[in-house]
Amino acid sequence: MNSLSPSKFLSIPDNFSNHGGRVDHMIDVVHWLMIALFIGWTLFFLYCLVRFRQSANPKASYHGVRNHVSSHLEIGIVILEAVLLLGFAFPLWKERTDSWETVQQRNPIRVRVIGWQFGWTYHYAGADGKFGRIDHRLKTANSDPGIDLDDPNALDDFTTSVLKLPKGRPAILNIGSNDVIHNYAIIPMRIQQDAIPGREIPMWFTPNKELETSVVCAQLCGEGHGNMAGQMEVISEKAFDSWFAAESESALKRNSPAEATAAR
Ligand SMILES: [Cu+2]
Repeated sequence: MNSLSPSKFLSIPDNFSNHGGRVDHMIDVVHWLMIALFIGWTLFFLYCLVRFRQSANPKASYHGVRNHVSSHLEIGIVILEAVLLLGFAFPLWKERTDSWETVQQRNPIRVRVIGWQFGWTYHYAGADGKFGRIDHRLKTANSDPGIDLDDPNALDDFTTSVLKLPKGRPAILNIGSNDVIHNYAIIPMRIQQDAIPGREIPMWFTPNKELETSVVCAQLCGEGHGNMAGQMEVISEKAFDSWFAAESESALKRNSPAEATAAR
């Protein structure tokens, strides 16, 4: 039965996030509904071709339908769809996804994601868990997040060009852009978000298997748009913690004023 699901025979890559199975289920339901509608409307179309063929209706009807059945039907459909949307779709979606409040309580890893023409830069807060101040005047390149090293919180911050996340821990990615509108999309995680200059918009998910995959830009953003595929790795929590600690420590060494003075 599973291989009969539209989300499978449409060749969507396997899911690697906690919530992704529910997205696939929704894709399945929507596609089965569309298939049913397609068959229904095709049959109706064929019926009309036969029923209103010229040979059986030599004289045109100049008044058409005289009753109000169709307007009543349309009003009924509007009401039905409003009930479906407000009564079922919104509450179901709320229940099925982790809310912003619950994800805060589950030790999330936070990463700033900066889109630029044409690539992605990741900014980690380092061991102190606090992102340094951002000053856009400090940027030396379009890919530069502009971290202000005068802020003590910034000293252990580090940036990468590959997104690394621990398995089984919620990830909150703050999506932003240094230039135009991009869209940060991780298909195996079933999540994406527009990257809008001047804003940081959080998106969150929990990777539940280790993998190496690519992220893509899903918003046509210029001539290099097609090259905006980046790399992403989900690794064990242990491997992540040691990588994170090492990166944070070397950033601290590089940036701390004492070291800098000693080197002079
Ligand atoms: Cu882009």
